[in-house]
Amino acid sequence: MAKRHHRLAHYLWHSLRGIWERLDQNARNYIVSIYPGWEVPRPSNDRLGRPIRTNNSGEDFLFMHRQMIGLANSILQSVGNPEYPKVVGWKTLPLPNNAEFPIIPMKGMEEFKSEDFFNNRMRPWEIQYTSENYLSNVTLGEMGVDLEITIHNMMHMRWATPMPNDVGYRPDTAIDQPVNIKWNNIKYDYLGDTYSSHVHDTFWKIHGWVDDRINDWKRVNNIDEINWNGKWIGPMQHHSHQEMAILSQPKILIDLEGITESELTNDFDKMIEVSKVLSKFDNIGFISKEIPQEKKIDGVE
Ligand SMILES: [Cu+2]
Repeated sequence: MAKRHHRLAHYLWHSLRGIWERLDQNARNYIVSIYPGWEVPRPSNDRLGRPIRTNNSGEDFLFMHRQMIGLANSILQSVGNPEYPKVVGWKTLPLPNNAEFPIIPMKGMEEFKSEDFFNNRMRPWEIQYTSENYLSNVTLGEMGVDLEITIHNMMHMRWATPMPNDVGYRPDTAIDQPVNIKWNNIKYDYLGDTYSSHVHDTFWKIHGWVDDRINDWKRVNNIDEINWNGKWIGPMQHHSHQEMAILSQPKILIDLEGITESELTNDFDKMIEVSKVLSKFDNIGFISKEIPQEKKIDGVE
């Protein structure tokens, strides 16, 4: 999952649904003309960047990550490491003193990483999102949005680990270039960037936890089979087994050596074109990334 096409797919999926409402028709047409699969059916944010809770984009969020877990599971199955047979999410959030998933201090993230934040925000969210009262009063789409913008985002930040100096952090806005290939480094697994988060082992703990909420919601609402209203996954590729990854150790998924990129080149080139469009808009300031952190946190309250 550390390969460039996986990274681009995850990054484009999140970025495009987030900015779609802010792209003008020309930009959308251009993207669709390059790669129709990237047409966003349900944007996750409105023109002002505010999350949209009512259009089932929240189902897309849950559904797409469920597909990613499925893909990771099929990779794990083909690898056959008995110590890591499949993705298993956290049953409950690790407490502040948890030794296996420690909180590593990072500059600018003191708040999310504090014990107060855990006790006053994370833990109450966890209780809310697992409560029958909440689960029986939301649609699946509403729950997806609530989870994404609150506890899920904060889980990413709270358990983010700092990048070593020789890796660094990908800048928010790419200039000219889509995404520099140096960010395909296996060591670049920063949880705060959709280009890299899924390379980090903790991503699967977080998304396993999120995915389990779907099952809670089903149970509480007596639903046997979900009738999904949001199943947008972008042009996610279905990978052949030879193209799948090996798992060297439970920490990191590494792609098999010597696999040619050729069969993917077409899709891949098109993804790069689409990401160029994104960076162009970034450049002229079309995309406002200024969604205050606080707003996201307060989304559900
Ligand atoms: Cu994601």
